[in-house]
Amino acid sequence: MSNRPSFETYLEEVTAEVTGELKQTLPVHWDVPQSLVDAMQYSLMAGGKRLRPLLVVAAAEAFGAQRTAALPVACAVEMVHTYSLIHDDLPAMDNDDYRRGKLTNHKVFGEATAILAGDALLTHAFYSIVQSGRRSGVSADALLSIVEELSELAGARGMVGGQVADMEGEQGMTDLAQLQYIHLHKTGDLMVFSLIAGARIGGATEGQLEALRVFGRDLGLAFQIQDDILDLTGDEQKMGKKTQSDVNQQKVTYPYFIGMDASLEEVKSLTQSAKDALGRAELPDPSRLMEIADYLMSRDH
Ligand code: GRG
Repeated sequence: MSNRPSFETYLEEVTAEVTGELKQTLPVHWDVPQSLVDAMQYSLMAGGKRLRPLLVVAAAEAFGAQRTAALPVACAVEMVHTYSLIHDDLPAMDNDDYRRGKLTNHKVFGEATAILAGDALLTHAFYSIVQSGRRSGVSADALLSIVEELSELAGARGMVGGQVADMEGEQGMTDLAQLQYIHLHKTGDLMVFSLIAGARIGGATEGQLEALRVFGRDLGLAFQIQDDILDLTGDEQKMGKKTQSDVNQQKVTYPYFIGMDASLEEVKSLTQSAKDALGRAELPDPSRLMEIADYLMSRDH
């Protein structure tokens, strides 16, 4: 009988380790105003699926790297993701009261502190990648590429650009290509980053990085279409995830453009093409990444 933990156990283990590491990496022992630390901690510890850290860890482990080498970057991407959620919830953006089933950061700490907590999480992410590099054994060259790719994929050419396109799309979106651009950047780019960062920690070749980029892009798009579907079908309101702006206005989503059945088919076909790309990467052990792809396609929240 195999000793390999089930996927559920793997998921629980990685989530617990990431959450433990996140607690340690926060600047709690520094001379930092307590209100700032509290606000950073509040959103980082508010739950969440820890999907992006999971992708970093699973990609690194697919190459046989130690999990401990991947954890600092895994935490860093969760900090960037958390900052984006805090800012996205602000009155100037989505103006949401709840996130992850709890009051949003600005509802608890006030708008100015929420903005600054987001800023501090973003900058702390880069600090912790560079600082941890000295003890994680990841080469300086790999760390340099990781920092370069995080700056690109979280910034104007990535997630922030996707967010701006989304805001502009609210004035009227006319075609699917526009929605795809938003999904690829706002949602997909941090997933692509997570995979290629994990792969770099594992020592990937250029060809393998390219295949993982395709895997991440297709997976990110499938994830977001699934999110669009769940927005319409799931019991999201009760879970505190659906945004107030979703409630107030008819959101332009994948099902809006191509209908529910075609959207469900698209999730399946993107997941399959993601898995095909992963197959082409010829990783030493792609099994957890394959399981993640199936898990995301079948998730109900
Ligand atoms: C403010 C720069 C800036 C960017 C905001 C992340 C984001 C971009 C907006 C949040 C709204 C949203 C629905 C974004 C699409 C990406 C997405 C599905 C985020 C939620 O990710 P999950 O489901 O969240 O992984 P948890 O809470 O589980 O971590």
